[in-house]
Amino acid sequence: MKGKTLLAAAAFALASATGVSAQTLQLNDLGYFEARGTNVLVYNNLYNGGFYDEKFAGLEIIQRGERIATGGGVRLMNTPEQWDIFGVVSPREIDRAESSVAVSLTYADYDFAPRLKVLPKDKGVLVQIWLDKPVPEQLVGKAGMNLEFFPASYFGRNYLVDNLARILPKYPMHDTEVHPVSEKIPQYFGESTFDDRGRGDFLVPLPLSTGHRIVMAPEDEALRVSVTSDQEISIYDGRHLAQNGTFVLRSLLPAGRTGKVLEWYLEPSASEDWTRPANIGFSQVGYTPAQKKVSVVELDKNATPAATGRILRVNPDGTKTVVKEVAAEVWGEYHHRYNYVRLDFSDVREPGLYCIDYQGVVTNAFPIDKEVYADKWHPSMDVSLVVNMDHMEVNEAYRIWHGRANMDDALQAPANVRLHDGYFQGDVTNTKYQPLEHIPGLAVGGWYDAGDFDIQANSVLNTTEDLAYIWRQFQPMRDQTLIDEKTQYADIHVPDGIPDNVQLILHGTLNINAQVENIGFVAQVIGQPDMHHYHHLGDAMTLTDGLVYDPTLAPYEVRGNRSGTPDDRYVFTSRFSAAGVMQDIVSLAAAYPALKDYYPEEAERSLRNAEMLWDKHFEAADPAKSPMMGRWMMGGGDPRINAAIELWLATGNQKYKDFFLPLVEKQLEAKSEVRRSNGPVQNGMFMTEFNGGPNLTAALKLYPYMDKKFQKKVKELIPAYVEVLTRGGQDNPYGVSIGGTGWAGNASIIVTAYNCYKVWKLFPDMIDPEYVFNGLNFVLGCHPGSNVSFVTSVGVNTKKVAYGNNRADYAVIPGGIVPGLLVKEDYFENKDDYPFHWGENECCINTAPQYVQLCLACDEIARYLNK
Ligand SMILES: [Ca+2]
Ligand SMILES: [Ca+2]
Ligand SMILES: [Ca+2]
Repeated sequence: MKGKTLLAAAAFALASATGVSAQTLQLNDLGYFEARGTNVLVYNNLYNGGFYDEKFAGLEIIQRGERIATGGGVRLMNTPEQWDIFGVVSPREIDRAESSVAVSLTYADYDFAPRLKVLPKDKGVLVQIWLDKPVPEQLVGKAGMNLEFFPASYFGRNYLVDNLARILPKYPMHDTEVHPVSEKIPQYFGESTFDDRGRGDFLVPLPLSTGHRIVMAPEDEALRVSVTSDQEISIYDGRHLAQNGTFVLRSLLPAGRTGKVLEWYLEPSASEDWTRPANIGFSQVGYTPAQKKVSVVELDKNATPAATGRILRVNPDGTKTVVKEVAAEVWGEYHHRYNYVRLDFSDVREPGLYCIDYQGVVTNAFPIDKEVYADKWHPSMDVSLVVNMDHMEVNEAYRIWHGRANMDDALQAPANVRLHDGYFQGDVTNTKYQPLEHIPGLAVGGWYDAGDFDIQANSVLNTTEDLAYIWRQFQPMRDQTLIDEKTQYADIHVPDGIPDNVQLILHGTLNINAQVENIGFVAQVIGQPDMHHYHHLGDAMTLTDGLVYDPTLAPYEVRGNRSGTPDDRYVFTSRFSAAGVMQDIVSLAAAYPALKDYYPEEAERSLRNAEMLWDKHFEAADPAKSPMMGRWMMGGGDPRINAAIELWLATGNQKYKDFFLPLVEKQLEAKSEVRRSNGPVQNGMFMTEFNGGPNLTAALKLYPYMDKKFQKKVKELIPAYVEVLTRGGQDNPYGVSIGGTGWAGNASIIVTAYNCYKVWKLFPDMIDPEYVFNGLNFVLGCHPGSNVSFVTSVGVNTKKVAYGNNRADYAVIPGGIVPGLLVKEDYFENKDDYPFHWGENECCINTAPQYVQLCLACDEIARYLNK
């Protein structure tokens, strides 16, 4: 938060540095151990429970600004996986007198509650485990103190174990054993991540090395961490079990003892003179000449900000010319860890290639050119939205991204089954199908929701809806993809005569219509039946055998087009609500105008189904009668309003207008209506918040079609609406609302910026169009933490890894938008060498069309400003 001046911050740092303690690490105000260049956190971050072990809790080490170790605490296996149980953490006990932090970690099922205590000593900390009672018999040989290190941080480094030198392996290549599953500590909900083909085994990685002192990366100051103990310490490689596994240092707790049963001396690597290099934020696609250009620089608190920065022009012969000296505007501290300055170089307008030079850092080069936004949406439309297509073979030049997947879709989920993404099938199916009965017609259309392989209702519905809005607003005629739904084949970079935007809308409606006609509504999710299939990585076609499940056959037995292998996806249907069906109507009706010239039959089918659903569910969807449920909350107010608007736009039928108009007019009267959403609703689904301001979503959509009286009323509300859209950016130097403790906020930033465009489009004098650019600039590199572009393959310096379904290859699917910066204790994180943090790096499909919209909007505004 802004407030503390640079001077005060510097004075504080000085006071800490001259403290009286002989120990290097000091317990700071936030309750973690701090020395210059290194931090040891003790459960400052917690397991949030939603997806179990997110590699974001426990004893953690941040060194030279990077979080290199996590998950420190008492665990029950050598290399815990995401679904392995962890102890319930007590509130942290901070003892200022002895400078210690302690927590207890309770495993209630085992009546086991070890206490972890950390306190400074010499150049490091003591990590102690205290027990009131001896380790329970079942946990002897299992309970141990673990600390995990992110493998990619350590690629190309070594370790010492006592006096032996070893290479930290780039790829898991050590030994494992199988043990009888009766010895296994059950995972949460009895999950099993291991397909043992009925052998009754589970997998146990063996130690790479064992000794009394292990030093990680002794040769690298930034990564060096040493752990010493009287008891044996082993190092394991968790990637034998799971690609997101880590290097684990571990000591077993001794049997039969109480009191202090284990002590580690953990010595990270402090540095008295380390200063983090300036992080110069700017848009990695560059800027158009006429727009504002403001770089935000993130500075170490120990750095004295330079008074000026320089804008360098890169000449054809490689030399650089200083074109402008920019005065640094000091913004101050934000989110505790860093200070910020801003460099405004808006008046550099001449097209060319430029770098920013500040505080001894020179950025990569970037263009100033009036075309910079023209093509930045292409990878999302051409690649991301195509590679994530379900039920298709997707080709690109010599490469097949994946084969035709899930051709055995899908089985009616049995009652009371829990799915790994938080879905639950209750005891009512709401369909005519028996549990495990094959529901026909579903092997068509739709997208993988994100880094997994399920079709989530909100993904397929919102992606289709937003693609339809792109067509309505911009009508992009781009055709660079062959999409053949008859043979279920897509070929990237191959034109086929039909705009890709329209074909992608078709791909959405094919799935939505199939669900409506065969299930009755769009199911909450069509997802994997078990954990082994859920954590699948690689070609989606290999996820199932493509043959419909037949329970009369034995597992792995095949007869004709049926098999006894229960791999078919489940359709989760118990969370049906009439209100939820209104979103099905919105997507189908919005698709109609785009489809009707190119695919008239599918257009008519979509409209017919939308009207059928309206007639059937209109009464029950009355908010007075229908419970608040999941996704329709996002519509706010009466869920039928948006459905009626889209049906009216598609048909012109007065009955729809008669329904929505009084309700929308009522919204305009309620000037401070509170429209609520709960932040992340499902994976990456965010909505702009409208707390205490007018909700003009429906009114702005209708504006062009309404009379003067309606328009006047809307216009009166615009200033208050603009205030709502822009106030989230007022507390930080970036001018956008940075949020997201469990799932980062890029999607919300993109939607908010696009809402600013919608205002500008109708009322260009009532909003500064820079708000639109600002959201995109943030996503493309002008943000804390680093200046990488969060859109994969877009910009100069772009994400090297993302949580797509190719994450095991440390790769990206181009055009995906990662969630971005997670907000943790006093830092932001978006790792670019570890693709497995979904909240930072998982590209959700529904963000792709939202990003495309924003790019097209920026391109339109840029053309207006630069003409
Ligand atoms: Ca999912
Ligand atoms: Ca095409
Ligand atoms: Ca199958």
